Amino acid sequence: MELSDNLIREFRPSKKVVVLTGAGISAESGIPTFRGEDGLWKRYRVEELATPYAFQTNPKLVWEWYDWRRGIIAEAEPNPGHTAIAEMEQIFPDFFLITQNVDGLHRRAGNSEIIEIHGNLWQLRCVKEGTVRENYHVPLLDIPPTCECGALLRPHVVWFGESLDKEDLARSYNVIGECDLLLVVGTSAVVQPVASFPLMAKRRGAFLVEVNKEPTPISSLVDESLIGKAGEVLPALLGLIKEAYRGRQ
Ligand code: BJW
Repeated sequence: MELSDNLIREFRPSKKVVVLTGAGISAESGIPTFRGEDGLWKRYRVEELATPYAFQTNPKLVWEWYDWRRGIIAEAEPNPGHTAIAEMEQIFPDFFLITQNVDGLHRRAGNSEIIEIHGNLWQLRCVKEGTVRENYHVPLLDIPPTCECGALLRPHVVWFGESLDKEDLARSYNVIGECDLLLVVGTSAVVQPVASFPLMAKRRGAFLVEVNKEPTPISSLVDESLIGKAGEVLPALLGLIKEAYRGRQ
């Protein structure tokens, strides 16, 4: 893969950098993506598993699916793509990560300036009280799990047809609206409202870089489309950034 000097110049540490990730960043950790040949939506029906209606109709089925996914994620480790993004947070004083992933691997890799905009699969929310608690049992002790108040607990994630957390969304719009550089990694860029973030950044005048194993709907919008696996492209990119700016901030 050719990473040009011009591209590396865009990664000056003085820039405000935002990274936006999707399921593709965790694919090399063994976590299935949603779309594409091996994606979850090829094998499962989204309406039966990832909507409020599905949970109302069959909470047990929904929880069995999430319990299965939690089992896969519990066995997974952050990969070199996650690690490279964690190192970027150390290099760029003005850095922010927005992830659509619910697996928690970015935090495990070391990122702290992060919004998990579709929630986190290790958090459970009471459908009655709205209270959120962490739960790392794999498998879950009871399916469906319940709150002390007797009501059902649900995964603290954002399903189709649900609004994203207002504060997370406002903060995301802020950082996107101020960034100089947006690095979009491993997302099919079809799920709104996150899919519109690259266009917002472009309108603001930011430089856009995409890393994906195949072209996506935003490939024609971005300034550089790097086709390859995130776990290979990101460490290579990071290596060149470190070499170019060693000792300089
Ligand atoms: C690699 C790789 C490697 C692989 N290296 N790359 C406007 C117009 C039309 C519709 C809507 C609209 N506004 C809202 C909607 C409805 C809906 C929507 O967007 N639908 C579209 C699909 C048409 N949006 C919503 O409902 C959202 N809510 C909302 O907007 O509220 C207001 C509202 C509601 C209703 C109507 C109007 C307004 C909520 C969206 C919630 C998404 N939830 C999920 C599940 C989360 C919980 C869970 O995990 O179970 O979030 S769905 C799923 O998709 C998950 C992901 O975060 C999200 C995005 O997927 P992602 O990450 O892009 O993964 P993939 O699989 O799609 O792509 C992987 C990519 O990686 C691919 O490109 C590969 O090539 C690549 N790749 N290996 C690099 N090694």
